[in-house]
Amino acid sequence: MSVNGNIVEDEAHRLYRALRRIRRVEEVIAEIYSSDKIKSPVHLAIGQEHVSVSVCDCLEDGDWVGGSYRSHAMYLAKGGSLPGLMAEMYGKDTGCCRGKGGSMHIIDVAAGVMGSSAVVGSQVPVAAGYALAAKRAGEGRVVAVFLGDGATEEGCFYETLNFAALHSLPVLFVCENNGYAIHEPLAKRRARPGGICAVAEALGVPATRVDDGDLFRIRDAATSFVTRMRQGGGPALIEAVVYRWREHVGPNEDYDGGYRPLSEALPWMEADPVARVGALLDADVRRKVNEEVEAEITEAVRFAEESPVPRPEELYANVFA
Ligand SMILES: Cc1ncc(C[n+]2csc(CCOP(=O)(O)OP(=O)(O)O)c2C)c(N)n1
Ligand SMILES: [Mg+2]
Repeated sequence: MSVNGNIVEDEAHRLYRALRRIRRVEEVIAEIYSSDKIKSPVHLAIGQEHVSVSVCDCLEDGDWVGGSYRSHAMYLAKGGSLPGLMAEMYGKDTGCCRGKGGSMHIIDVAAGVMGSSAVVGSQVPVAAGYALAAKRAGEGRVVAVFLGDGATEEGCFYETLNFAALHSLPVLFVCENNGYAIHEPLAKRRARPGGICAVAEALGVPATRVDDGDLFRIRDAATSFVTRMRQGGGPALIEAVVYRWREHVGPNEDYDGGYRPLSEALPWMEADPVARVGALLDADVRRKVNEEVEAEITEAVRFAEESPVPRPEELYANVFA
């Protein structure tokens, strides 16, 4: 049944579940945070979840994703284990990195989550390496790498786009442009704040900007780029303009911090993609999804709380240098 132009009901159902699940996982993480049970810093993607959900909706099991320290959404959207994420937040032995990575370093190899990194931009060249391996394997696999607007100012971003274009690598660069690198707005960092796509194009990487937070427009762009890559086409970049609702790091809001007003956030909150996609469903269907999501999260928190911490003799295991 068509509920919104091309969007059919089971699609809306699938996308809403993914969005709602990520939103609630991060809200629950924020609620737990004040208890000090979560030892890791947390960079929440609340308000930006739809970018990961839309891009990962075009990916398949054998594809890879990588991202920054703000990667809970990417990890969950690609199918990373929720109990594994929650236990990792608690530093437990059952965490996706055995409690050694925390929120900023999350990996699920079985789900195609190659990892996330706290070093701004460092995931970008690593993704190109995965894409080179994927190209050589010749199985039509692609890599999507998520990065912030600040990461586009790192030297490795330019080097990687040039290399990826030159070698026609199947890598989709997904820039989540939330307008800030910590507290510094784009206009104070770039002579041409709107120039991220132009930079990519100049390096030989086709680029599309989606400036209104529309999940379906992002997904359409990702679908056409990924389809082309599977057939041997080279890299592409999507710049998704988004807004970060919470503080840069930590569970709170920071509109009294002096660097951005709440009035700037309100239009984004009114256009909340989670609510917009949810509105495509019948109220009863939406309620059922919400209940299932809450039950899954409650179980993941229980798992994390009851899991053991790593044994002291594990301290140097898997440490390579
Ligand atoms: C190489 C490097 N330089 C500086 C930092 C400090 N730092 C951490 S987050 C951040 C801002 C990055 O902003 P952006 O890429 O836009 O991502 P967002 O936090 O907005 O998602 C900076 C400068 C770092 N972690 N790594
Ligand atoms: Mg940013």
